[in-house]
Amino acid sequence: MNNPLRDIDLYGLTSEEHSLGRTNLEVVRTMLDAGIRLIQYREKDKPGRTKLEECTAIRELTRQTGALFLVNDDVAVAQAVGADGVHVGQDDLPVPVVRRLLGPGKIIGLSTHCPDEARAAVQAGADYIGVGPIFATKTKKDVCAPVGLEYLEWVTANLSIPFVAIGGIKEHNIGEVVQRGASCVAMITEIVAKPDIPAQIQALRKAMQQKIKETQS
Ligand code: 3NM
Repeated sequence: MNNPLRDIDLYGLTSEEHSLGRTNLEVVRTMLDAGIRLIQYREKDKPGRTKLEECTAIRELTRQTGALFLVNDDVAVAQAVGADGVHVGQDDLPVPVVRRLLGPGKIIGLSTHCPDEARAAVQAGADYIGVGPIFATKTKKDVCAPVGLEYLEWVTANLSIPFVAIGGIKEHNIGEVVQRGASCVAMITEIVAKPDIPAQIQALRKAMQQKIKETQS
């Protein structure tokens, strides 16, 4: 598969509990209007039926704007709404099983936290990996201690699989992440928990581009 993260700078995720009273649909619409090109639906504790309803609506919005749409963990919901793929964690269904269920044309992402997991993800046929948590985060329950920028540097230097950096990334530290080789960055609270999401997205893009310019000069 071509790099599914090519040309994607900001990777958007949902988290209604952090969205300041706004619904996932409102937040996703705002993110898409502000130019985000990939949305992952991530709601660990909502009932299946609610997930299906929200994902049906998000599929429609992402189709209208030409953005990619991935569903966290729930293969059945992803299939039911015709999502572009699924993102799984280390304890979810294994990548080859998800591949068998989804078929060859869909995107499968896998969260990784160390070089061994990253190598195994490549072996298993993941289309991209999550690299994190780069910094401390309270957003993900049961997440391991931050793996820091060293793991990110290792991935940049040693693997050719597409990757997205995640975990505790903020406007003030996104430059460090870009400097270590990440061209795609995922953030939950630094986007959905901000009152003015379009302004925040613009600020994050500016910080990324500034660092890219600095690194090139
Ligand atoms: N996955 P925030 S860290 C969903 O390391 C997720 O795999 C992680 O939220 C990983 O941007 C994380 O608010 C939470 O820190 C990211």
